[in-house]
Amino acid sequence: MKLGIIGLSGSGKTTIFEALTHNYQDVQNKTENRIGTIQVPDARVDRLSEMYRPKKTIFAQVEYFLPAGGHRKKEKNQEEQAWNEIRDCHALIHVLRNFQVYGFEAPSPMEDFETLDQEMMFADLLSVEKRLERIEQEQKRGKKPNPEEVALLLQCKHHLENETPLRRFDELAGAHLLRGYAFVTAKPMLVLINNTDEDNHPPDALKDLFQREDCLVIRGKLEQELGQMSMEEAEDFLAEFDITSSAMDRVIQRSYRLLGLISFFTVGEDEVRAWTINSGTLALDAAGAIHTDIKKGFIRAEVLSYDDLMAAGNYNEAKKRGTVRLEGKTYEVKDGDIINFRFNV
Ligand SMILES: Nc1nc2c(ncn2[C@@H]2O[C@H](COP(=O)(O)OP(=O)(O)OP(=O)(O)O)[C@@H](O)[C@H]2O)c(=O)[nH]1
Ligand SMILES: [Mg+2]
Repeated sequence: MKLGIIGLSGSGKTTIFEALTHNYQDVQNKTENRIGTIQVPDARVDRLSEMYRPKKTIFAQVEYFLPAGGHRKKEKNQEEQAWNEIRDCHALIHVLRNFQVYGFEAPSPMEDFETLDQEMMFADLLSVEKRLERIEQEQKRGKKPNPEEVALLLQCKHHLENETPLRRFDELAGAHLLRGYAFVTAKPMLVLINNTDEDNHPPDALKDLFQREDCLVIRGKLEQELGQMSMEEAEDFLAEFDITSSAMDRVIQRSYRLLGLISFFTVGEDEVRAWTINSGTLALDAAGAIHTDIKKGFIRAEVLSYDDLMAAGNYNEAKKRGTVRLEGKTYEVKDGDIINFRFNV
């Protein structure tokens, strides 16, 4: 699952990408896409690993993608193709500059947000119109259109013309028939307000934005520097700036949720592992996420919630307390379930 980092030129995309992925480049090469896979910090996995002392501990992962063409200036560049590089991303991170930098105008994060969001809506509108035109032409040649698809496209057109991004409409954004279009405004989005080092409060001017969008205030430069330090240096640094932990951990956790992902765990002496599934996944498909054989030979899922395990102190005690349940194929797996699949091959 991939998150694309977008934002106007100089907003801090590269800085944040590096802070997230710890993948640094001395000389920025803006003609190359950059991608980084990183672990999703999860205190539950840490705790389970302490409990089981396994040979291996495996965290969930997400990918961040920094498109080469991302360094767009403020002038409008509304073509559809301009957005093609992020079409296969599952969600977006929109970086807003809220710091002063030499050679740039005073920060105007709200305006910047609108600039890029409108550009994205325009790109989607172009795709919708093109498709509708083609359907009309095909109809003239005797091909029957899919009325459901046309209805959905018309709804999209209406919203986009009213300058409302498609991510506001869950059903439309998730519609199966529209999936192929990969509309950019239909993707879930996290807005990162990139503040100065001194300040980590949301600016007043962004109050509205905070209500409308999923927002987080960060200090990109500080985080990037933090990421390059040794443990001890980092501790001093955190104390100096009066922060308890890297905000990047929160960004990563929010990213994971933004993608609609949850984790279930498998535990044992060999391995403690977080498995990634979409929220709403049933036990049978969760089994398939581990191995097709486990899905094929599925008998039962032995399920214990992380919280119940912690309350009991260990697995056997949880069993005695009756909190270990046997669930069937259609059980909906919850975030934090510890599962032992019973299967035969
Ligand atoms: N003060 C301050 N400066 C920052 C912060 N984040 C980034 N910068 C600086 O702002 C400048 C632009 O940051 P980049 O990360 O290169 O921005 P970008 O979005 O990748 O820019 P383009 O690649 O041109 O699109 C750099 O000089 C950074 O050091 C921040 O949180 N605070
Ligand atoms: Mg850059």
